[in-house]
Amino acid sequence: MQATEANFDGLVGPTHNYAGLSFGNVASRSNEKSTANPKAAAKQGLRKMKQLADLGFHQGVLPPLERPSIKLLRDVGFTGDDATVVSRAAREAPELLAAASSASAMWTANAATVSPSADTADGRVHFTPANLAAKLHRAIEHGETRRSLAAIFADESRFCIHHALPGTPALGDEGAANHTRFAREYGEKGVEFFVYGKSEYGGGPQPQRYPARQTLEASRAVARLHGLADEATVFAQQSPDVIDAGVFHNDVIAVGNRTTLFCHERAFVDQHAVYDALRAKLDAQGAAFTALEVPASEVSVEDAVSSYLFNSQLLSCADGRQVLVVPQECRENARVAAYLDSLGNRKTPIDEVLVFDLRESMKNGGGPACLRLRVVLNVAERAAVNPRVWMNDTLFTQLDAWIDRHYRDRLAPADLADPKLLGESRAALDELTTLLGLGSVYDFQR
Ligand code: SUG
Repeated sequence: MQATEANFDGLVGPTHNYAGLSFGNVASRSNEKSTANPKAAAKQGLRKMKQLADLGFHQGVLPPLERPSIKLLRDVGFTGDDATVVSRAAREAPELLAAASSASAMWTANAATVSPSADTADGRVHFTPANLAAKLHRAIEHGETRRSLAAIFADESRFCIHHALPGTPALGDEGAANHTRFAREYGEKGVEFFVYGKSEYGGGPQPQRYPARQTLEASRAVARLHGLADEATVFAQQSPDVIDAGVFHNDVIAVGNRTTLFCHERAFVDQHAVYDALRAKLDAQGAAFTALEVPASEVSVEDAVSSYLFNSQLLSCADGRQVLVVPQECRENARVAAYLDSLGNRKTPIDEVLVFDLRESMKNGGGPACLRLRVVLNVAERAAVNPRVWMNDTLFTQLDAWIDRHYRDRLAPADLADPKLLGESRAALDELTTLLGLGSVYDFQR
């Protein structure tokens, strides 16, 4: 079998909560301080993985990170044993404890940018963990993420895992959420599409209300690290207006797969020039580009942000049909539902729509596409992946029972002060490393 796209979803961690940490992400801010259900969150994500695996897609699991991060709390000066560190932070700097406790690594679209071996100069699959420099709770992810990736994609003759770019605003990098790869067939040379929010040194328009998290300079650096040829890359700027409307990552307004780009008409600066550039570079590779653009008259940017229509997964089935995986919020918005219903009567590259309940993650601004990292793998590369992370009946049953054993069904902001949460979380992760065959990836295991 030829190359396929595998999706690696982040397993929601035991400290999933709503702390309002992401200014510019409307859902995160509007659900601040509500009570989360980590058990339900983990099960919602797990069910998506299982159902997609059952449909024949290659589906992998990425582990949560150790949270609360005692390392962060020690780095900012809290001392004593681990329980004391947590209780001091809870008393003196609850906002830092919240950042240290976020389960945000579940959104693995931000774990890294991935370039398939067909595109890279050295013929390896390249990963650059995202520095996520825009937000403290996310900027502490990349070191641990890199370790997890190295435990799963360990064969250095096939996989190259870079270090994150320096974590500074000029090089803000949010990973695959701002990156899409187009190709006629997954295993053929493709065109990698990098979308940035602003240029640090190049001038140009910038959002006024909310931060642009990704810079052009970061996108170019990742392309260079991965050894991508000029004819295989397109760089485009996200419309600053949509960032100001809550589109904090491009995957909130656009998704691509193979030769299709599904996006809102307001997604990019100079949108038609973006299509032309993609079309020209794909043409040169014998692939016919299609943009399926949704007009604001049918779905407004606000509808897109509240429903996450474009934070969908566009997946190719073995028979070539494309399915769109959307969150159930799309059915609850009348205009978005009408748009999706109309797909059957129009000639579009989307053949079927699958709806998932991902409510717990959605309340923090994370839809189906945020929860997954796409990794195109050929047969030999797929065989080199740590086999224990592939979703199947056995792993599903094990993880479902593991969630039941370890997860709370209620986590309010005040519960982050509970020093028992650390022990519970570590016990869960310790067992998980055995289930997934990861070895001792966590600091507390070393
Ligand atoms: O970085 N939310 C995440 C959501 C990430 C979504 N990912 C993609 N679009 N690919 C973020 O803003 C909220 C956490 C809190 O408020 O508790 C948060 O981090």
